[in-house]
Amino acid sequence: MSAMAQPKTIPSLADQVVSDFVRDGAHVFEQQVDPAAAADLLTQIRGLRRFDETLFLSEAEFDADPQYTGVNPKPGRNVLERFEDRLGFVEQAPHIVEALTALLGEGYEILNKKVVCGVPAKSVPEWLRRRIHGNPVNNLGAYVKPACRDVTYFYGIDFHQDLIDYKDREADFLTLYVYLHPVTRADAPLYLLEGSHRLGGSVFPHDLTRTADDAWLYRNGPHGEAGVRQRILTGGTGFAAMWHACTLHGTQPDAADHERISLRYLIARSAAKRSGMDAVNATLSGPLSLSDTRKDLDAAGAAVIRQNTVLKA
Ligand SMILES: O=C(O)CCC(=O)C(=O)O
Repeated sequence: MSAMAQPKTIPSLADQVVSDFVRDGAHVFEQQVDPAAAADLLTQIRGLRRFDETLFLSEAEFDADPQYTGVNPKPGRNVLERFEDRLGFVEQAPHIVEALTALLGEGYEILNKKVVCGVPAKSVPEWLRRRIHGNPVNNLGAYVKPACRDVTYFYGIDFHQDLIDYKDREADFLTLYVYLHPVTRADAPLYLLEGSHRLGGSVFPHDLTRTADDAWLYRNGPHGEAGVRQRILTGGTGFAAMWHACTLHGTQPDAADHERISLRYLIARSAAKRSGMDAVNATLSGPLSLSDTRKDLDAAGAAVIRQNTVLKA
């Protein structure tokens, strides 16, 4: 056989995932997770409550005792705890397991899993929209009734790294994100900045200048700058993607007339094992961990910086 006729070798999913993480800091799965199981879980979740204005405290109730921290799902208050036996379509899907094992090694650990809801404008009370306008992180947990804090609610979140919640922890984990219904441009899709992980950990909010419709110049102080491409993750039921803890991503407020509901997992490498993530992290030019991850909040956790870059995307 002549050299020209050599058949092309198709990389395994494991190799593809590691090379995508090295280049882009993310991998978008071609194969969705079981759409029927995703739709079924969605029906169960939607059956629990209305995802509308009834989620929220009144302004007077909120002002009587503002709580900005401890308002996300936690053990004992996490809607997914009641659906543990329905999550195999994600957690045991062979292609998901293969990809996670390639990056994190055998015995990887789920650090956190939860339902994330993008709340549409029509469901956010007017007083609240007024108060949060322009904030970079519109996690609405502070404003929802305590009994509903078993889900995380967003009205958009500016470009950030998931390292933001892990001071002093090495970026040894990734985020796996699954859509439970079709997500279009109007349904608060994730905006990923491909290649942004290469500058390592960076304090929020980030230094981003738009250079084209789908491109940004990203600077991380002494750790350099990079031109990064914006990818908007639209997809059908069961769409799955994962990204590095230093990959910038965000969402705009949900512009549809209904909520967007997804699953979000944080999954870490097993201790003391080398894995694809070592190869990825060896290519980063910036820090792998940060002692301070953000400077947008006051001591109580209220926003003091009002700027939001993803709104300009
Ligand atoms: O689901 C969203 O709207 C934002 C999710 C996200 O970026 C996160 O949880 O880190």
